[in-house]
Amino acid sequence: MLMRKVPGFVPASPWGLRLPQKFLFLLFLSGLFTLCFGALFLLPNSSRLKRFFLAPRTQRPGLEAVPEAPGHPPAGAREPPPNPAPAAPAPGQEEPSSLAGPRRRKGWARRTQPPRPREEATAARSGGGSGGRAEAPQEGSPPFSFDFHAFRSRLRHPVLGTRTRGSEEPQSLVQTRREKIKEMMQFAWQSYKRYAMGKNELQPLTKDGYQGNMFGGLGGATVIDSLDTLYLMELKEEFQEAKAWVEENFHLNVSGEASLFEVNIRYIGGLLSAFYLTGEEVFRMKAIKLGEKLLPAFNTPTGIPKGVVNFKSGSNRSWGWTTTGSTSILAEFGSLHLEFLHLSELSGNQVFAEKVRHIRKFLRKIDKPFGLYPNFISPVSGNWIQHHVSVGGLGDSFYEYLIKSWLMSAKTDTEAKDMYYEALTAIETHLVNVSPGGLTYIAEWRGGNLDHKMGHLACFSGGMIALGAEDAEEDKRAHYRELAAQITKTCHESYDRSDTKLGPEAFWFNSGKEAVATQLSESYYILRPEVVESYMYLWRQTHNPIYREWGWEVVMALEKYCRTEAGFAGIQDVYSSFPNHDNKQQTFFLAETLKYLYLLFSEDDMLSLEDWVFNTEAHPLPVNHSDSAGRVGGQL
Ligand code: DMJ
Repeated sequence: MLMRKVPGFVPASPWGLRLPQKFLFLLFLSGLFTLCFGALFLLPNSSRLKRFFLAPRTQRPGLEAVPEAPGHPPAGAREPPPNPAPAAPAPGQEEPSSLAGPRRRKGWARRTQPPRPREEATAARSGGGSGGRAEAPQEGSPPFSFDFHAFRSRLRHPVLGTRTRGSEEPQSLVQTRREKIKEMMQFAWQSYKRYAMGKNELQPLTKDGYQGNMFGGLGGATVIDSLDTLYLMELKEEFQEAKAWVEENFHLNVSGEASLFEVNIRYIGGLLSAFYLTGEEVFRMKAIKLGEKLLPAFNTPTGIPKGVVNFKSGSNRSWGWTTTGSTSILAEFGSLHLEFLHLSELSGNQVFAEKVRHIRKFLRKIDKPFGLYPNFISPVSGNWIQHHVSVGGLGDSFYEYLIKSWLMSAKTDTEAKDMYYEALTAIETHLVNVSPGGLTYIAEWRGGNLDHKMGHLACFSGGMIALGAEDAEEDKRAHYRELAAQITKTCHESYDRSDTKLGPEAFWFNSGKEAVATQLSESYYILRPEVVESYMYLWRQTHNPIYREWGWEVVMALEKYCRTEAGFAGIQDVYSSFPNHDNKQQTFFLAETLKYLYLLFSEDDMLSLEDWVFNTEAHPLPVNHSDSAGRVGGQL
C-alpha cells in the first residue's frame, strides 16, 4: 500500500516507536557500544579479542619491528648530517621522528613503504603497455620514501671527514695544495656557468656550450657531474646554483637517443650521489625517473642491453660502429650494477636490480676464452663477437664494478668477488707484461695476439687492483699491492716522458719505445682522470708521499697547459711544449679529475672507503652496512 506523506504527521516505526523514542533508543545503543570497546583496552595483552580488534602498529607493511643489532652505536652518537641539512620530508613522506619509532635492525636502508608490487616490476620488464618503462607510482598511491636519517646515522665516518675547520694555524703545504685544487674547481664551474649553463659541456675557446648527442636530449651534464664535487669541496654557493638548476631546469621529457652507459654513470650516478650526500628529494626522484627511461635498452632476447635507447619510442639499438652493428660492449652493460641496485634501493622497484643481476648471471654462466671476458657480445645470440680483451676502453669498468659490487655489498656479494679474482688471475696470466726497461703494463689481447699498448683508460687499474688487494687470498695480497704500485708507476712514466707532464691517450711498449705514444693520433690528453684516480687509491693504501708528489705534478701541468681564459681544455699533443687546445671542458674533469686530486690531498676519512664506493664517474655511492648482518630487504 502506498503511504502518502501528510504534513505534520510523524509516522510510527514498524516497532511502534515514535521518532523521539527511537532517538533515545539509538543513543542508548551507541553508549553501550562505546563502553564495550573502551573495555578492550583494559584486557591483558594476551587476550585474543584484543589482538583481533587492535592490530599492533608495528605490523604495518614495511615497518616491521626489528631489534637493534648489538654493539651498534645509537644513531644519536654520530655527527649530525653536514651542511646542507637534510631536506624536509617531501609531501607524503613521514617525519623523521616517526621513522625512528619502532626499534630497528642494524642497517641504513629502511623502507617506510613496502616495495612496489612484483607485477609492476614484471610489467616494466616485459614492456607491457609502457614501452618497456617501469610505471611511475600510481596517482594517489603513497610515494615510496627512503629513511635518509637512518642511513646517515650508520655511516662510520663523517662524510667530509674529521679535519678541523676554520683553524687559526698557518696552512700546511697539503692544505695549500688542496685549496689550489678547490680554486680550480671553482674556476671550472664558474666558467661553465658563465658561458654554457644548462648545456652539456663548456667550450672554453669559443666561450659557449656544447650539447652533443650522447644524452638523448638531456642537458646540464656538467651540472649533474659537478654536484658532489662542489658539495665535497664545500663550495656552497656553487652547489646551490647547481641544485637550483636541477630543480628548475633539468627536464626529463626529452625524446632523443641516449647512451645507456653514459646516462647511467654520469646522470644517474651524479644524482644518486647528490641524494646520498644531501637527502634532497629532487635528486632521488629524478634519478629514479631517468632510470625508468633507460629500461627499454634491456628489451633484447638475452636481456643483455643494447648501448643506445630511444627516449621517445622506447626502442633500442647497438652502436653503429660495433661489429655487425648489433653488438653490446662489456664496459657498457657491465657498468650498471652499482647504480641500478641503488635505484631499486631508493625506489622500491625491483626491476632495476633484476636487470643487472640477470646480466651478472648470464656472464657467470657462459664460456670465457682462457677465463678472459671479450669486449663484444651479441645481445641477440649471447655469443662473444671477436676475441678482443682489454682492461682499457671497452672493457675497463666491467672489472671495476665487480670488485666494487663486492665492497658496496659490505662484502656479501661473493659472486662478484669470485668473478673479480678469477678475471684478475686470467688478466695477469695472459695480459700483464714487464717491458725490457722494467715497466709493468697490461697489454690488449686480440684472439691470442698481444698489442703491447696501454690506453690512458687502463690506468685506472692500478687503483682497482690496490682496492681489491685486501680481500684477495692471503698469500696474494702483497703481490696485488705490488702489482698495483707497478702499474701506477708505469702510468706515471707515461706522463713523465712527455713535454707537458701529462699523459697521452695510449702508449706503447714496442721497438725500443716504452710508455710513449707512437703517433700523433694517440698523443692527446683530454683531462682524463684515470692516473690521478690510481694515485688517490695508492695514497690511501700506502701513504707513500710519492703519490701526492705525482698528483701535484699533474696539478701544475693542468694549470700550465690546460687552463685557458674561460675554463680548462684538453690538449692535442702532450709532446709539444706549445700544445693546441681542444675546446672542450669534459664533464669528467669536474666529476673525477678534480675530485680525485682533492681527495688525494685530504684526510682518509673524507668519503671514507669504509663507507663509500666511487662509481666509474667518481660519484660516491654508499656501502650497505646493513648487509653485514644479513639481507633484510636491502638491494645492495
Ligand atoms: C669517464 O666517463 C669514466 O671514467 C669512464 O668509465 C671512462 N672514461 C671517462 C673518463 O676518462
